[in-house]
Amino acid sequence: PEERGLPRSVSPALTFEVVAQQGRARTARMTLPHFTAETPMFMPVGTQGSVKGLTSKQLEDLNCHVILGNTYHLANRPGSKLVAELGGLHQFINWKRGMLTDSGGFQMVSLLHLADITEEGVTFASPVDGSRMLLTPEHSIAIQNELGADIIMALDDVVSSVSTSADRFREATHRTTRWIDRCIAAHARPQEQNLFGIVQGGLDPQLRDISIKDMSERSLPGYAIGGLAGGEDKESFCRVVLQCTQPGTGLPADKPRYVMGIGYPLDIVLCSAMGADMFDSVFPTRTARFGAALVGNGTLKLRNSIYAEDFRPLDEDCDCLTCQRYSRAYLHNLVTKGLPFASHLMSLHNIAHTQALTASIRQAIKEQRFPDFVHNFVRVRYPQGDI
Ligand code: PRF
Ligand code: ZN
Repeated sequence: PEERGLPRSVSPALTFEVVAQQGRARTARMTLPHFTAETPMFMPVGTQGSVKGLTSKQLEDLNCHVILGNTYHLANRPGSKLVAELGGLHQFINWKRGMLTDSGGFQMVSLLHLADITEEGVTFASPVDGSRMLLTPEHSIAIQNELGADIIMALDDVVSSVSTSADRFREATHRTTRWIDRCIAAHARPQEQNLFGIVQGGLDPQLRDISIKDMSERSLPGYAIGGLAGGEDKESFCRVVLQCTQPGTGLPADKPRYVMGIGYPLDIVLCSAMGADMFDSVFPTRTARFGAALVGNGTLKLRNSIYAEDFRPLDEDCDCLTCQRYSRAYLHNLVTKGLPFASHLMSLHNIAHTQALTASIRQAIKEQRFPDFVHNFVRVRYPQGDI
């Protein structure tokens, strides 16, 4: 599609335009039905429709372009049919920007350990009443069509990237391809919603290649790299991402690439350097609930009594509400008492920190100084070279 210059692609409900590139790193404008987002971007996770502890207004003020909702949690209660009747998830939670829903299977398999995967779909015991439920590719897409997010994810066969047999990985890779075809056939709203395919294949380069090829052939509006962020070592992790972003043999350069489950600042920087565009994780909000604040040189564990009389903000350079109004001493007090307000203020800061990181990545790529940015990031965060 690109003649000369930068990659660009147009799908019925998504336009992806690379604005600047340096090495494999790129910054792009991604136009979705509800919002034009800038990449690389981080998408906070709101399992129950809202990001834990934050309002949609606050997420807007934090410069979040797309948030992530989970199919499965909403499908059960209140039910996707009801959400559809109320005008979709955007209306339901009053969020006017981009939204992405995950297909639901991964959450059952990896988080709840309740699932059993067969060719038909993912079977699990309902957390509501314990009854057996089957989530098929068709069912997942039907639910996501009802929720109405800008980007919907294929149901994939995810196995943990450590501790599983080679045969199981082979089966999962090919099954994910069979399921993408069932997802594409079931997708009833391709003009309004973008179905992304997910590359699987564990840490095996041959399986990853098969999956990259299978997905690319389907000409979807975007692609995800799945099966990572499950405890594999950094080198294996980087090898897989690099393979998926390899010019010519990786995923198409003119389509968005989403690494699923990534939220540590270092991983966001690394994946951006490797040519990935989108990330999501519960990390900033989860770690906030444990009393840890993300700052330039690591994390502050606010439980620690060294903060009891520290009247500085969490981060002098942060312009979030928490840093503008409250001190470490005050937050230490809230955190040690286990007050919900502590989680709220800490989540706000941690999302602001993560959004500021992606904004500075975009800026550095635009100004063609991304390598310097990476060096500086590593030097500040890992002064002992203990990366
Ligand atoms: N697949 C889906 N959702 C995910 C992942 C995946 O592989 C990951 C990474 N393991 C996070 N969320 N559908
Ligand atoms: Zn802050």
